[in-house]
Amino acid sequence: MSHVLDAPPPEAAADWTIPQGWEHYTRAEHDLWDQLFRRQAKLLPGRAVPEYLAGLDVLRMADGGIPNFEALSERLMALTGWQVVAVPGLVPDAVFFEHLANRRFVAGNFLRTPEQIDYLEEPDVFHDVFGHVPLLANPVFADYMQAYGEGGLRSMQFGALHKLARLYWYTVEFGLIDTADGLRIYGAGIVSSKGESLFALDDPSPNRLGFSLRRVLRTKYRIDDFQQTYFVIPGFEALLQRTLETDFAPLYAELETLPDLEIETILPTDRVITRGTQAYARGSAAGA
Ligand code: HBI
Ligand code: FE
Repeated sequence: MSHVLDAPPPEAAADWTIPQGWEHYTRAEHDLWDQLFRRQAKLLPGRAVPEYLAGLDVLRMADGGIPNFEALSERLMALTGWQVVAVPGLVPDAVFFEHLANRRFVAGNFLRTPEQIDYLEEPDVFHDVFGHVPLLANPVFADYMQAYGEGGLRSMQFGALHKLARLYWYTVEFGLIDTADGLRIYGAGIVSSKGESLFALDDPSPNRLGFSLRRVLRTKYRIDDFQQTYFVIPGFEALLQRTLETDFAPLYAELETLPDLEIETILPTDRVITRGTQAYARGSAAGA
């Protein structure tokens, strides 16, 4: 599972933040970032939602090298009031939510090694900054992330964190969005991954289902491989409105009485965009 510590490590502040230490990155690390950046930047036009690509641009992420969080935060602050702060790795849920609720995005300051170029478990600076930060330049998505942080803090009072975490997973990390030009990716776990930015849109294996908040809160997820089901939102405005208008306390109470849904389940009430073959998931289960 995750490697969350109980208390901030000695070098961290009480809110778990640490200095980014930008001056300590090596030439090789900046080069690896550039390599990852170029690989994704080539794939993403026509695949990522335009708001994401606009964010990359307006935040000047193509300038080269691992971004300096101070310069990045200055641009972001002017656009949507968000900042990027460094943390040593996964932080406790309440700490994570508290930062989001205050429009601070926590990012790992370390970069994966060349051996981990395609996959690593912990969120590194490439996943966190390249994957998550561009959409924080979008005012609607920026509000959604804050609302999620506030909702996260409240969910803990109801013992419903594991349910709300599914909303984050199926939107912020692995969401698809419908646009006039077709389906696009916006989830950070997809846009920061070469393999999944192809798989999520093109592969016949996964289900692609219309987003429903209560449906997503019931649906399990996997953290170890490409997703078996993606949920498609109609737009960021609709996602934000749905989240703000929902009274989660009675919803959590109701969901207590209903079973969780397996990842690949398709319900009669689902809006099915793709009925996946699940061939990939079956293949990797057999190969494992
Ligand atoms: N910490 N640094 C970091 N990044 C995350 O994405 C993160 C975290 N702690 C908790 C957490 N995510 C999730 O458990 C919540 O979304 C539920
Ligand atoms: Fe992430």
